[in-house]
Amino acid sequence: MTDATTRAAEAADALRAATGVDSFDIALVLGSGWGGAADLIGEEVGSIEAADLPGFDAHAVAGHSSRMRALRTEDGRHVLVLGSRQHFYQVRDAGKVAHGVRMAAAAGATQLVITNGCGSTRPEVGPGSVVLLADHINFTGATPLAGASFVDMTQAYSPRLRELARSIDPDLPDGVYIQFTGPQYETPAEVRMATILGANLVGMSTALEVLAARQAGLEILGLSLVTNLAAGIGGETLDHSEVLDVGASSGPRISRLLADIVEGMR
Ligand code: 8IG
Repeated sequence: MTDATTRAAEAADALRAATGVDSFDIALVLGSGWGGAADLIGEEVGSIEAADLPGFDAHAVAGHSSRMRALRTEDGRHVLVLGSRQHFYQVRDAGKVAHGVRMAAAAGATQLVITNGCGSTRPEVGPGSVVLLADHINFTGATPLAGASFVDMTQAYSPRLRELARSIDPDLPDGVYIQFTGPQYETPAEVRMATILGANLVGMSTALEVLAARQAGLEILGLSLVTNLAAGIGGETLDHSEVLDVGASSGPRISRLLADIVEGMR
């Protein structure tokens, strides 16, 4: 066992003790704008502050909660809501970024739904759009993997789960997400670069977590909420309050979508 796996197993044991749930089925990472979905997915059967579990630092970013919540769906599955995302721009340590996903896998989860708020390079896929992740570019220069961990990333975003999502909303566009380190937003030149590299969504999360999730063998669905057009695309400046506004106004719609997807994930 690697150190990271051992630390994840310790966190999973503490999570089981705190929530009373022995084994989870699905892990859910709720990014900017997605927080309301948990209430539609199931009944909360336990929760704990992330900072009270081993391996998580205490952070506060407006729009990000820090509770780990255990939900039980109507059909008896257990969903772990990872409320606390450790962003790379905060911790500068890809291993810490991946700790939540690894804990979820150690606690039995075999599926991961990972969401985020991000910028879009496509004017026709504007604020309020939900995009199905088809692939990503890890542009952080970092990785949570250590040693000779040659993880296959060919179908990191499960074709099966993408098909399921499309059966619920046939209009969901595909997207390729590029993770920058942040915390600054991109310059317009960096956004043009991202486009040339093949990305059409720009953000500060997801790719590093997906690497750890694939290493752990999780089946992954990635969903982005576009909260802004990327720098230089819309012509306006970017600020975090815009992100929060779009998240709030899109909340009910995207929460319903996410809950319907989770219901279909058996
Ligand atoms: I919300 O435009 C959100 N997160 N890098 N660029 C990057 N991250 C983001 C953006 C964006 N919007």
